[in-house]
Amino acid sequence: MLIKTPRSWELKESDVTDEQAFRQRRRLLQAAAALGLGAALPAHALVGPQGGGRPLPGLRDTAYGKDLKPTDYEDITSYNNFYEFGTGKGAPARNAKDFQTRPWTVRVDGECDAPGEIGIEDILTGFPQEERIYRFRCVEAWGMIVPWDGFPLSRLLARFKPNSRARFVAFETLYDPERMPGQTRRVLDWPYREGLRMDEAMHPLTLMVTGVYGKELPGQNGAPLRLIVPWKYGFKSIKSIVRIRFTEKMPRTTWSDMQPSEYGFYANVNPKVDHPRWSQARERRIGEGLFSGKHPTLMFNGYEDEVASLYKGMDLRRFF
Ligand SMILES: Nc1nc2c(c(=O)[nH]1)N[C@H]1C(S)=C(S)[C@@H](COP(=O)(O)O)O[C@H]1N2
Ligand SMILES: [Mo]
Repeated sequence: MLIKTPRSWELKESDVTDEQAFRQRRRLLQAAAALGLGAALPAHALVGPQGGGRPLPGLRDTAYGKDLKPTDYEDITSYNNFYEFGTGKGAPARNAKDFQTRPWTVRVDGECDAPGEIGIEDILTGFPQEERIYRFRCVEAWGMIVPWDGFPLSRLLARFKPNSRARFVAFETLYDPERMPGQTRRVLDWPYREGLRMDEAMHPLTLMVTGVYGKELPGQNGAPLRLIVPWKYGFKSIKSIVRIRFTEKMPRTTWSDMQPSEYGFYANVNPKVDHPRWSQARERRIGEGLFSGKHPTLMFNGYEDEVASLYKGMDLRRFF
């Protein structure tokens, strides 16, 4: 991300109407009602063409990226974006070295029947971690192949019982300038915020990440808990999460608030839709050296088969 001068700190709710999701949800609810499932089905079972939180069949073998050479641990943990610890790519590694992540609780509330808090220890012991190699691409045209450790976000969300009004999920990073020195400067409207549509959040490829390369997540990569949405640009992958909220309306998100012409709510990796200031058609692979050439960017970051159906009928130039 480049630092931009924010125009205003006001709440700017996107005027993007989410008709596609709304219609799809209504169809599913109607289908469920026709089957007499109605109230018996939890809300999260009704949210996507994949059938909600159920795992995709054969996911382990189809996840794009496992045949690629992973980026070195050293590069993954030293070239970062994490403005809470400074705006340079090397700053987070230096400044998050001693970041204290215990105790740590995540509050989950909003449109759900069982709001509450969950501690990081319960998250680590209560949800089996599944190591997989996922591709990661930043909007600034750099990419990495990262073996993230985590578990599907849908499992965590289900515990708090989202209700039928929950159409989006909003996330917030910790706000604590004493522990996050970058927050003493107003480069962003803290805390960092992100959001997903409910069906995106419930997709089995959307991960709560707690580690990388089989090790606990280092501070600079978003300890102790971050999001990874492998078919979206890096800024959707919010770090050091303390708050999750189910909402009816599309939530504010840090970068689309700040620069709505450049960063949309969806942020799906798409080689055909350029950022206004640079092309997204090719990417530099971190760790390969400056002279190794660029790689073509793949639609949905290589996960087209798994996620394209979520956006069927949407104009991805308009909903970028
Ligand atoms: N809280 C918070 N989360 C954040 C950011 C940030 O500045 N603060 N930067 C985002 C951006 S722009 C990118 S590209 C990725 C970088 O993740 P990485 O450092 O693990 O590669 O984190 C995202 N999550
Ligand atoms: Mo980014």
